[in-house]
Amino acid sequence: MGVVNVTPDSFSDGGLFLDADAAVEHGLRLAGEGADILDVGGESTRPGAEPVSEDEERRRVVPVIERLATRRGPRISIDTTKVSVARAALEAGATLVNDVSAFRFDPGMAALAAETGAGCCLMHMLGEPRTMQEDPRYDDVVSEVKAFLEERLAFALSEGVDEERVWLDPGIGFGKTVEHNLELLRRLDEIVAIGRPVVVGTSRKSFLGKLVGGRDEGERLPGTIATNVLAFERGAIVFRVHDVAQNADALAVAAATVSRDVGRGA
Ligand code: PMM
Repeated sequence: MGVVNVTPDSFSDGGLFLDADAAVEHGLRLAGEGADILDVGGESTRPGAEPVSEDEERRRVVPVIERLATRRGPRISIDTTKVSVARAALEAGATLVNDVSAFRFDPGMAALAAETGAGCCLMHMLGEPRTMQEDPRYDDVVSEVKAFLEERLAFALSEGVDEERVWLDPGIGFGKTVEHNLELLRRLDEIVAIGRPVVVGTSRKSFLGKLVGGRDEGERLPGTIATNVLAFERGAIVFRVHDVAQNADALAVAAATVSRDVGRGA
């Protein structure tokens, strides 16, 4: 799953247009590098990020999705917590809703997924992006994340979502310390045991920089690959990454080594 973030400078319409072009170009490049899915997002979920209005978020993502969604290209996923943005994205050609709130911020999202038959990725986050990194605490991070995902899966099914269309994600970096992230990766098999496909998003995240003495975002690819290979070995099948070519190569080698397919288009 290649990341296509559309977060243009909102002060200028000209900038918006240029950034939509740049986002499409970037998406096409990631598709050429072997992404099976392009995850398009118009609102930053970084720690401390301020929310974006629905209109603005729709304005950012819809033109990009319209141009990236082609029959022969990768599936398009919409990274949003808002039902109106998800609906517009699905109408524009997306087929997967990646909701980092796992249908908590906008419960109508479950009904939308049920009605449209879209796939959905339900992710664990402690609280909300603005405050999630303020002293996160768990008694046992893995069992708490697992219980949360099971509860959210049950909610989705109770709203009529087809179980076969649900993916789960432990939410690396979303209300977690370095140690919490490592524990989740170490014991990822416990999340895989829920029985739905598991997505992991470690790409370029800050804990990878901290573990090697403080590397900037652009220098975290080796750490990203290390975590993805270990997550693959523990049963994850979708890897949300910024650097598709390098991660795809690493995962192809890992898959060949353990004789398991990378799970194309899972
Ligand atoms: N991480 C980010 C955004 N969306 N979605 C899922 N399912 N899993 C993630 O780990 C995830 C996500 C934040 O990363 P970015 O700011 O680099 O896009």
